[in-house]
Amino acid sequence: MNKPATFAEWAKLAERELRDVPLSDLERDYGGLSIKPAYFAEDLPPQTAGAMPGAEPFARGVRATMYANRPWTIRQYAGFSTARESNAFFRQGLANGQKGLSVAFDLATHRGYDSDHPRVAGDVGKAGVAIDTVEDIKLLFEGIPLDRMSVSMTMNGAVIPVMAMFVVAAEEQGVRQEQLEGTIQNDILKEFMVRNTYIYPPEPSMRIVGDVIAHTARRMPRFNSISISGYHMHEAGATAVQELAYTLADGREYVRAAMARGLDIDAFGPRLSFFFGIGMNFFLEAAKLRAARALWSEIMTGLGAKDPRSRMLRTHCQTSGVSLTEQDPYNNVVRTTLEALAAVLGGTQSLHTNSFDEAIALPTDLSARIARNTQLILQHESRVTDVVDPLGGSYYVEALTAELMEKARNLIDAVEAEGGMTQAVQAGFPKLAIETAAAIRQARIDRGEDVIVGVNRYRVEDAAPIDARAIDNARVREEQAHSIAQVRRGRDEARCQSMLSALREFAAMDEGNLLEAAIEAARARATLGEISRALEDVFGRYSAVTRVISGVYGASYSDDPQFAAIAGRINDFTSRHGRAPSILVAKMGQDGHDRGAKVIATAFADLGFAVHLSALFETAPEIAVKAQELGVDAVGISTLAAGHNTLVPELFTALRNSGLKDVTVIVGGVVPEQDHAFLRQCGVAEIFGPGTNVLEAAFSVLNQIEGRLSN
Ligand code: 3CP
Repeated sequence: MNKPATFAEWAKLAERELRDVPLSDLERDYGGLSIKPAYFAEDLPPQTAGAMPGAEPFARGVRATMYANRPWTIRQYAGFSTARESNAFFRQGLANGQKGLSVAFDLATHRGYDSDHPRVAGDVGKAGVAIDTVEDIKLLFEGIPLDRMSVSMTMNGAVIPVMAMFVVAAEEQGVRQEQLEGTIQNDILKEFMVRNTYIYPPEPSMRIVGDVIAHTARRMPRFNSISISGYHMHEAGATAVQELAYTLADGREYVRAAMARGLDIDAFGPRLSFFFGIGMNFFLEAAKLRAARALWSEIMTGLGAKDPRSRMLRTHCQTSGVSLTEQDPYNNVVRTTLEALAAVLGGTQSLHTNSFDEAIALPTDLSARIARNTQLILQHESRVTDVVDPLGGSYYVEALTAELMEKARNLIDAVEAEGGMTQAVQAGFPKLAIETAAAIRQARIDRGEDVIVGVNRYRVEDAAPIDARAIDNARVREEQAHSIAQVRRGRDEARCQSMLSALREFAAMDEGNLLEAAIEAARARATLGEISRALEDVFGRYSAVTRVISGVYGASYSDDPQFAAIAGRINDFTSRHGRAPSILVAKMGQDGHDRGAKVIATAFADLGFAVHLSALFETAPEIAVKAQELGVDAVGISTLAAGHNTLVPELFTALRNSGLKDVTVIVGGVVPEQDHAFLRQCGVAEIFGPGTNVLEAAFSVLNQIEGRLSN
């Protein structure tokens, strides 16, 4: 037998090569999917034969010609500082090959605050562009014709004021709503699950989603009303099956919500769009997109969609931020290239490639150029665009696609059994499932089972720091405050207030379209914060309950000597002091990225620390009060949105004001090398970047605490 045709025949050949190693050693588990070391014709799912690109169920792509006719849109997500500076950055990108825009707003904007609000001092202009008024949006798109450029806006919580101001800015550029092309993220369910930039509670938030879908279906036929996002689940540590299932289940929930308000599914179905994260597991990620399309076609058919365009899952993809490492950062160029290729072979419509320095800071001009050129090289040099769906018919990829579909379908059914995604999100089970997957993954990395080059293997010890873009946050705040004041001075105050009252009434009466009312308010020059506040007056501001999962990290370490060593030291500490060493893991400002904080909290709790997790969106004085009430030994600040240089000094002042001088403060997250000296000067004891081994971090925190107590 020299031509194996089945797995069993091949296994005989393989066992001879493996000698003493069992064949089962070559099997892999991809978060609940079992992967064999080889695939054969017998693995091809029956539905694969005869599958065609551009035809249902669209596993092979939504277009018959795909990139052979038109390549995907190079759409780089960007925005920082002021509208004027972001506009210059956009124009430079467009002049150099980028094809669509994708706006990153700062966290103050996401959470519905104007830049002059005291709660957002550390966030203005940092992780995105600061937007307060229609004038800012006009500046953002100055010289960019909105009837010809498709604009995606990542906005969820403050979707009403942002869409309203976008419509008015376009109008004043001479572009009617009907002509606008683009996408609004408008995906609130995943905010409650993983991303945390919600403002109002789930139910009024779902009404807002519906109002945006209804308005765009009526008035903006070229605009995608939502970008249903798995990306943030991926980034929070979800497995591929979780990302697929929860995203599509969210999609189904939105469709039902829109239908419940009387909309015909085929009136809005063709303008629903999706967004997935693409990680390093190359074939799995390509198969994930194929599976997503086939499942969506199934789901939409089940919901009664007749128009094939309603059953077509069109998606944007972004290469994975969590796969980027702070250590040996040029490796990130290679990672991003592989991820981009997986997205392309998976058939994405639009793509963002990360810059190699994004685990450290905002992209520089150089890193942004390399990221953009990665896509240009794929489009122009690699020839991967010449043939439609080149992975079609691959035994492995087709089998993987089918298995992903089956596993995701089961999980979608489980959500359905809970009463759908709004219920599931309120009960919190998808969030916990994703956090559990993230803790398992972290433990695998810390134990070296998942190799990350430059992090847990092949480390470079003396790498020189790379340049990072710094934002002068105080200057941005000042400029924004000035322009808000100018807009307020120039407006007809009575008209503006009456539009805001009308908006409040619509919200309270549960009728009328909130976006339509907000467009009137934006025309009257109400600010983003004022429009958002009018809705908040009626809906309230949502505050999530934070929970720490336990046992997951510890279970992965049951037989590990290093784990046992630190757990032993904590035990000693506990016997000596009559209590466990305690830490408050805290987030400050509007930074809602809580994966890192959750993973640390879980792992530290499993090691024996007494762990307290702060609520999200706290101010420095609120954290200091909490630290005092709890009497903790340490405060661990998790920072991923660049607010640390403003917020950490504030924390030290607040701690001193509360009489707490002896608390150990550590900072973890994305902290550029050039900020380290400043933070240490403030009094920070340790700084842990991405890729830090959690056990090593626990050792140093314990050393710091013991050092202080013995002084
Ligand atoms: C495409 N077209 C074709 C072909 N391919 N026509 C003929 N032959 C082909 N082969 C047509 C399409 O039908 C369409 O026209 C037009 O070309 C544009 O193509 P598209 O595929 O619709 O592409 P695009 O306009 O770029 O839209 C892509 C989607 C959109 C649909 C995915 O929603 C989008 O751009 N999403 C981006 C979302 C995003 O940027 N998100 C950023 C998140 P018609 O329209 O006339 O049919 S950043 C979050 C980061 C993390 C964080 O949150 O903090």
